[in-house]
Amino acid sequence: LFRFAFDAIVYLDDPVEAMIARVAGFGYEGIELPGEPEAFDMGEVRRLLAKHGIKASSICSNYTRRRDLVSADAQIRANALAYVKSVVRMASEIGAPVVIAAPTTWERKTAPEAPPDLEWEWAVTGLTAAADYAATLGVSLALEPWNRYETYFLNRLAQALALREAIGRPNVGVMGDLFHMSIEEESIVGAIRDAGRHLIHLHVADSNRAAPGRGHLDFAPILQALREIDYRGYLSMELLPAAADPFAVMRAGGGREFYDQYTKESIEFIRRLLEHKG
Ligand code: LER
Ligand code: MN
Repeated sequence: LFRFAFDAIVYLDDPVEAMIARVAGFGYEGIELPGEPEAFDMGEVRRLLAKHGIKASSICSNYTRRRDLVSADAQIRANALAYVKSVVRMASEIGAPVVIAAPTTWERKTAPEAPPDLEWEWAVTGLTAAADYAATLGVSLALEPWNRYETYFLNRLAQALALREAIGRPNVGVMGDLFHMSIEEESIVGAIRDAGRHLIHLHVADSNRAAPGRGHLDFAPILQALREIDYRGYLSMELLPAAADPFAVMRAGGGREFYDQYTKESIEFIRRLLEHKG
């Protein structure tokens, strides 16, 4: 019923074939790749995906201080739009149906630079232009809320739904990330139900962002809610070390369990739950 993907952002400096081979080897249908078009040779990625028999599920955009859709600096907003378009091209070249295009700002930017109404307008303008471009290439944009310690811009699915509505394009949907949701949502299951057919992608992790089964999230009702809304997107595992800067942990050589061990455990755990449910 559900298709599984694994977000390769945690495989820090792995060569692309190692990422793809690992994810395919543990039975995933898809792989999510970081939105760094310069870091990949798209022909090579296409060839490796075919060789290992998996698909590109999605691309995760990576905004920075130089590319931020809601910056007060018009040049930085323009850089961000050009960047999102380049990620959309990457997606179309490797056959990924979804680009994660929000919360539109870099990680851990926790305060706005301009009045909130104005930032909202910039986000709508930028994402609408990105969506119209993405539509010409058959790509959808997903709006992802993050927890309050990583962004001020979108924290809950209701806000992402309002932004989607303001953009008003059929190829824009929302997504959840169970780690962020367990911090911010009144009810994870309720938020999934309210998103309904607009939920086009999902990041899956346990409460502590480790492999499902290693925290205190109750996955059975979440899977049930996804069934109820007839969820058709991927369950994309996005796991990161338990630190304010998880990538610093990885760069220092930590988080080795996030490679083979957690990649294997995550899909096994969710598949086991689904089997027991029948
Ligand atoms: C990105 O999908 C996300 O959820 C961030 O918290 C991780 O960098
Ligand atoms: Mn996420």
